[in-house]
Amino acid sequence: MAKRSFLIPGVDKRLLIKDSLKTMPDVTRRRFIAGGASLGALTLLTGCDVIDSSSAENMLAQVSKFNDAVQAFIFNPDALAPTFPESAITKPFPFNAYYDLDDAPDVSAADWKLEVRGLVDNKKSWTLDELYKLPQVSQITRHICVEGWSAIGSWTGTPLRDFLKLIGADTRAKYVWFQCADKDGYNSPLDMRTALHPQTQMTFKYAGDILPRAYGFPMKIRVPTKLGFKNPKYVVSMEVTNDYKGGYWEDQGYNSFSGS
Ligand SMILES: Nc1nc2c(c(=O)[nH]1)N[C@H]1C(S)=C(S)[C@@H](COP(=O)(O)O)O[C@H]1N2
Ligand SMILES: [Mo]
Repeated sequence: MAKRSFLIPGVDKRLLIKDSLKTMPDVTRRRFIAGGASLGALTLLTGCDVIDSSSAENMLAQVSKFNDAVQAFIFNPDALAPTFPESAITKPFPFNAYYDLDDAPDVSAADWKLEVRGLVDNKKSWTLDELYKLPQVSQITRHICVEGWSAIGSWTGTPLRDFLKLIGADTRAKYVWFQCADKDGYNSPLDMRTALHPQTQMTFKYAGDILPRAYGFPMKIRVPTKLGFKNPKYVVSMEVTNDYKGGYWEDQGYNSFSGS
């Protein structure tokens, strides 16, 4: 018998995905499968958070109504992720990593520098003070984790595309690859198209305050068009490259395109 997965009480994740696939238009289904066919991706596309069997039913109803907006999002990597009012923010916002909060990197602001490598004109490292001087914008967007939860948060920082322009990055390169300060390493490649997406952000603040340790101090990359694992925290370096260098979860089978 096939293995069942009951991460959410009363909801068989595998069956939910299977049922969703049945109701999807053909081309959407193909794209959805190519993108990893995860519950997270369904959450991203339907806007429904599955926490019990009735919200699972609701998600299925949404999939059967898949409309032009969903089509646009699934086929257009430049489509914008939905934004929300302040009243929708999830409090407290969850912490998540492959370890407990006590083991999260405790980065010293004075010693930290963002290293820039690869296909860029200017490979200078950036101190936090220098980065804080760059123009910043805010977004209230939904973070969706493949493990089956989502939460809405408020993030402030510099659009990554502005920074890439500033350092003279070769935007014809395929990836921007991020490395993090986690004790056993964490990294993730981002396709250039998504790196240049207007909502992709070098994030320095959460809810208007300096990014707390839990959420990636001093800098995380916020990518609201991708699943949570493609939002690296505690970033220490970025490399503009044509080589696919893999990533922490990508190497364990999660689709690198995960998201849109
Ligand atoms: N450096 C680092 N970044 C990471 C992770 C991690 O373990 N280490 N986990 C990822 C996953 S799976 C999720 S869901 C989000 C969680 O972010 P949060 O703690 O701000 O909710 O961070 C992502 N970025
Ligand atoms: Mo996640």
